[in-house]
Amino acid sequence: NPVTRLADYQPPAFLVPDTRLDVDLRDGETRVTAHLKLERNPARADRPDELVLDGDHLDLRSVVLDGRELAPGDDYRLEGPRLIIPGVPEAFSLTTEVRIEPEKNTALEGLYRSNGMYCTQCEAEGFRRITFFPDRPDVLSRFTTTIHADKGAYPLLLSNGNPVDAGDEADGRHFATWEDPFPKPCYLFALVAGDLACLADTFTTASGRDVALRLYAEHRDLDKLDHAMDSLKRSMAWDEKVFGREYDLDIFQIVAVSHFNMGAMENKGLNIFNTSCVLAHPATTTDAGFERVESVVAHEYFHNWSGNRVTCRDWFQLSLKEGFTVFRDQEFSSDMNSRAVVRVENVDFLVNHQFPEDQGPMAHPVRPAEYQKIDNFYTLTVYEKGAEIVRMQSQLLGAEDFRRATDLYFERFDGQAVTCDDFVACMEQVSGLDLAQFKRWYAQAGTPVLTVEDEYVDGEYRLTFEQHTPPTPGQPDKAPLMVPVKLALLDGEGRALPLDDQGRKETVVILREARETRAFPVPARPTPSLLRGFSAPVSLRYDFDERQLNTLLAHDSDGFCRWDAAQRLYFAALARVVDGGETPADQVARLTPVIEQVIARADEDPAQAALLLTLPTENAVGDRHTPLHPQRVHAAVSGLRATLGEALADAWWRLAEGLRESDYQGDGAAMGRRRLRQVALGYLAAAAGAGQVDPEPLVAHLSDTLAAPTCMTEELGALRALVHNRLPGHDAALKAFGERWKDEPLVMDQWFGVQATVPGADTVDRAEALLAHPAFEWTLPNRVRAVIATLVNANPSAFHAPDGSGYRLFARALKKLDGINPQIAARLANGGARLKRLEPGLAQQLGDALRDLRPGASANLAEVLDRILD
Ligand code: DPP
Ligand code: ZN
Repeated sequence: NPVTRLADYQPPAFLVPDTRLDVDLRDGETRVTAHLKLERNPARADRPDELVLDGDHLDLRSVVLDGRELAPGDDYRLEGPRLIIPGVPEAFSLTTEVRIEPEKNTALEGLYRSNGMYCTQCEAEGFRRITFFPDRPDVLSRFTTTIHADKGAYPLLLSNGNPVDAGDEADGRHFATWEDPFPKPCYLFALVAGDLACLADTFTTASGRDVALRLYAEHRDLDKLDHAMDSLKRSMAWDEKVFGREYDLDIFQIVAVSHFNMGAMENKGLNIFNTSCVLAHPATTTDAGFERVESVVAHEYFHNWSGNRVTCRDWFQLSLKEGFTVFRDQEFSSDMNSRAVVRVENVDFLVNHQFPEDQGPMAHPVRPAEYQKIDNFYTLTVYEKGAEIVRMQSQLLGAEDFRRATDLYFERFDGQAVTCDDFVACMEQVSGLDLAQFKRWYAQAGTPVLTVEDEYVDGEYRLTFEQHTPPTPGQPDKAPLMVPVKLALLDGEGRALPLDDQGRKETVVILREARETRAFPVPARPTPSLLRGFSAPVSLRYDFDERQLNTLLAHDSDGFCRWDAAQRLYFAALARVVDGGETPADQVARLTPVIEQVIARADEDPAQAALLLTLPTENAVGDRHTPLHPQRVHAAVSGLRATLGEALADAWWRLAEGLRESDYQGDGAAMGRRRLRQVALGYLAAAAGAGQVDPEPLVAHLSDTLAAPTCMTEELGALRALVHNRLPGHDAALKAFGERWKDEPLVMDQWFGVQATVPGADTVDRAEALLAHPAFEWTLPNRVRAVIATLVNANPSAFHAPDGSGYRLFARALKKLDGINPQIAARLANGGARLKRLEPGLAQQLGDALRDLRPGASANLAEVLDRILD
């Protein structure tokens, strides 16, 4: 496959100041006519006079240049998927007509059908499946779009910008014209035609303009749009207040679509969302689902400035908009909810998902230097690590300067396509800081390891920091990074000690060298509270003893450090079981005082207590043991959970009963209580499932919940507890749940997902049966993710079944999906990324299964397979 390199970037040869699209939707015969105004780009000194337009899966019918119809062969040629017209003038108009087949488009890129509606997804390179165009983010054009369709089947016709015209046409058809006054790259183009229900509202901007808000979904889902609308209005107000960004069109629309590759898409004025990221109702959506809707609605809305008004020069700069926008949505969620809890959730996600990516075969810099398919780089590294890089800059500058710098960025680059360097330059200009070394964060892949050693001598506490970033594919040697380490020092009672003459109790050490020492005059050897707030995305190595960890967990004012201390205690206990020959029962005496202490304070913040009481996942534990023996890890984690469930059964019961609600409440405090209750039930169910306590009272309790649940969090939690622990009645409960929710696809995704995550190798057979279930659809990404991605990524004891059956299912699924939707296949293939860490027997089987896929794989899938296998 051809490789695209950042180093080869050239400005576009031609600009397209104006684009008029005419889309005639007819089942089986959709016609797209594009009228483009083109002109030579003065920034290209070499003045190429050949026009090259991207296209893909297009049936070209005619090409007209300045009113003259061109002849194929003589006047233009098709080279692979591209349209090439030699000898074009300085400025000209070009009209092309193509036929496309949205009905057959299962890749879900470009224009396609989903449940009877037409919709689009153009980022990153889907627009070329709609018409011939310079499909790159640095070509910004003013779009006017006219859609024609059957009025009965598609009463609603939407595109970007403002509606300017509409009317009836012959044969029961009609049209609508939309005009977007803001020049935009074609990846932000969108079109929707369908019969949809609408929730309407208004937002008045800070400067007093009324913006019409319209949320669309299938009619049956109209009652599930309120939370998204509420989240949208809060996002709009927040962006005005915190970033000074006002909305710019007269209308903002969101459409919910069932078949969608990503979570959502920030098309100008017409966001298109995966139903899973916009629909929410307490009866059908868990609390986690509500949180996700809030953050994704905010994320896509915030893109209107960080992404749309200021966009990316090329796809290597993807994190310019994504890292920054994730940072913005994280800050929004922090302001809407508990900041400490949101921070821990974000760090948990980064550490347990992005770190493994950064330490495996797919490791790449936040600004990659090359790719085969850009679709494969919509990654946790670009998004989540990218957000941490923006967060570090916001911390280095301080709130006020950071705001001045983002103001400068938006003002200076409004309407332009720019780079990560441009962003950092604004940070530097406002603050006077030199961020040249800091920029290595964008260029170097891998998780830096920060090793800290300490000594206490003559009234001085010395911390020595050593940073090292391990080699990653294509990057053997790394230079030291600029690493901000926020820290405090706690005395024997857990109180923070003054660190300087002004009595400050927290400081930020900014590391620049491979090895540096800092000294603090304190009266006695303290407990270090390091990397507070997770001030840099590094893997911290410090040899905490158990007493120090207990001190941090009990007394630290920093939410991250408390959670990290709990995690370290759990990891240490699990390591003693996995590698040390100890049993889960051996850990009880050491862990129960810690857990009891967290439970005793749980009232203060139930959501935080839930986080503190949650054991690391099997993947997280497995990533700390080489070679990886997934079954051994599974036995340790599930054994510890069951044993703690038994040892603390009374405490878990008190929590489970005490937190049980009689009526549903939707506020954050109630969500926190439900979360903690689920953790308690999870421990009890593990103990019951392992036969360590009598299952009867718990089964009765869970059955009660299932008979009259207050909300989906409770209902699904009870189902999961029964099914995952194979408690009496689990089959009947599954059947009843499946029957009750058979007409709610998002709930059925959960039903599939619960079954695909039952621990144990026999779940592979169960997953095979799910794939044959009448409600399973290979063309529906949410369903594919619910069964296959959860099995592969969240059920190690099944995926790594000793007989290799999980791998064979995985390979068959990849092959099948690759023919349907290569983006989804490639994303799923990342589930094989732990291959080289597996014990040799499993590694051999997984490698064999994946190697068989290479012949005939799509470009998307081939790139991931190559990385994993080579
Ligand atoms: N829709 C994806 C996102 O918002 C890609 N832009 O992150
Ligand atoms: Zn985004």
